[in-house]
Amino acid sequence: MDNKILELKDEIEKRLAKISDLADLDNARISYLGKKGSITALLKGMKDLAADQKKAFGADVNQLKTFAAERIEQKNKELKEKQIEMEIKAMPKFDISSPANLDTGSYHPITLVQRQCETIFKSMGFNVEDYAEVVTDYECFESLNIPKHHPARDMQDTYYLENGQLLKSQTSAAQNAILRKYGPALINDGVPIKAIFPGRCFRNEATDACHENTFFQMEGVMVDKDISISNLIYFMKTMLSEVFQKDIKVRLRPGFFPFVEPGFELDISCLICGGTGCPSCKHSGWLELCPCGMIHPNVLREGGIDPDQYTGFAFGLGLTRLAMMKYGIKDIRDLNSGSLKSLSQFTDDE
Ligand code: FA5
Repeated sequence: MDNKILELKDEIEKRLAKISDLADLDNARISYLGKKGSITALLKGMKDLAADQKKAFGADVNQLKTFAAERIEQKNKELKEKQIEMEIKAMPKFDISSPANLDTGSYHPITLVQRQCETIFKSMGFNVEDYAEVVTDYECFESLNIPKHHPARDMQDTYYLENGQLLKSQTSAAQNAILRKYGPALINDGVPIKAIFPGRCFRNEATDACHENTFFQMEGVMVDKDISISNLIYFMKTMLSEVFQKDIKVRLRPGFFPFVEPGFELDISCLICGGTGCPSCKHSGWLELCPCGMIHPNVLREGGIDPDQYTGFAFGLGLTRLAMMKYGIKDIRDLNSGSLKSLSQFTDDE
């Protein structure tokens, strides 16, 4: 290869190695490959060569031209990548494209009371369980001592699905599964069953200020040796005083539910009207909040627990109504309204 070509190749290598910005690289490209560039000049000079030298020289210069073009392209890519890296490093560490005054949202009042109740019951040793919204007839009724065609089914106008399953009309639907899950630890190791299971319930209700067709309950069960109504009342009182942080007037009256015996209705004095009567409490001054009772022996037996050895209580707290009372929401329908203006004003700290 001609010396001039070898020297030029060497020069190109050395010059490109030193270049650190795109403008210098472009100057180098022009100086070798431009119209007046040194490689172009070599090609032009070929016309003065003897015929026998032209072929070999031409091939060598073209090889040099390809070499220069490739190296310049490679360097160009490297410099651009470096430039992007530097720009990324120099960028502020937050997303400048996100809107200012970002509204981070808020928890729904029902979520707030649900979490509060979970915290209270967890602190008293209860496990928190989740359960399906679509359940079987066995789970929602039969395992709860409500056989087919029992009139107690009329108390809950239930949505049945075409496949025979149904939308859970009460969180009690999880009772059997909970007894079966925790029963072995009770029987074998003497660990009491203590669980709560909040969930959404569905009933074909005519809605009014205190009834919705979709609402939340929180079920609770405790089973051990010698559990009595006193234990039930203690846990109900503790829960209410913790949620409201003040004394609340309550009343306990007999209530019928086939899965408890005896059964009670636990009502609280309406906090919207102070007990004088309003649409939120159907003008009675009292709001049905938390039916409860001692678990019926048939239900314990169906859950694999011997009712001669163990007793327990269960309650079905109306979480949606609890949220109404806690936050002074007069109409239950506001809670499903999707109105951010009314729903976003509540916080954990209240
Ligand atoms: C039951 O659902 C029983 N499973 C509760 C129970 C559990 C009793 C364990 C005994 C032992 P009831 O249908 O009364 O009971 O509903 C319980 C609570 O859910 C009511 O007191 C009320 O606070 C709430 N609730 C019931 N229906 C609605 C509704 N349509 N809208 C809003 N809240 C409701």
